[in-house]
Amino acid sequence: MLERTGYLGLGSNVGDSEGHLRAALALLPTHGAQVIAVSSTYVTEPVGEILDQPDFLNAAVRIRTALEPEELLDACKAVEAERGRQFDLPRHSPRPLDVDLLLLDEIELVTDRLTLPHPEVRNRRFVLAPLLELDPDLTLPDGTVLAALPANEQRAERRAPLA
Ligand code: PH2
Ligand code: MG
Ligand code: MG
Repeated sequence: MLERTGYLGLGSNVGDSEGHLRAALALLPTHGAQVIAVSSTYVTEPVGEILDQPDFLNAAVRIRTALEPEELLDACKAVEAERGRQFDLPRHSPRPLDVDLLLLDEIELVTDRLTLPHPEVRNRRFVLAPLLELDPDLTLPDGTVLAALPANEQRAERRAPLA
């Protein structure tokens, strides 16, 4: 069975955010994604189309999985749904749990549901900071060295590890 290494971004800004992120660690293996490393959490300022919303708690995890890319996306959505995420809200609305598929081995892919690597990886500090904590030498499939990307000014305050 082909297994791949992937990275997922976790985010929450509704309810017990740390509880939602911890729950994600427990739920992911029940959907076929084994969690093998967990970053610290980061309190980060909201980025995107809705800026007037609470700060996020973000983290990243390294996984091993035999799931195909869109199956892994479905697993992420199932975990979000189990934590009460509503899917009929405007883009970038506050959410109890967001699980984003960031990287899966060296796969580059664009479908209507999924882009790999995730477009946010290059320029969002709330994604880059926890990813670089998990692997300071991480590169994208096109050879981009994540640690060499220009730091942006977005606020991301490191907190305690989740696991
Ligand atoms: N997620 C978004 C939009 N904006 N901002 C921060 N700081 N963290 C997030 O996880 C985040 C966001 C959409 O998924
Ligand atoms: Mg997201
Ligand atoms: Mg998402």
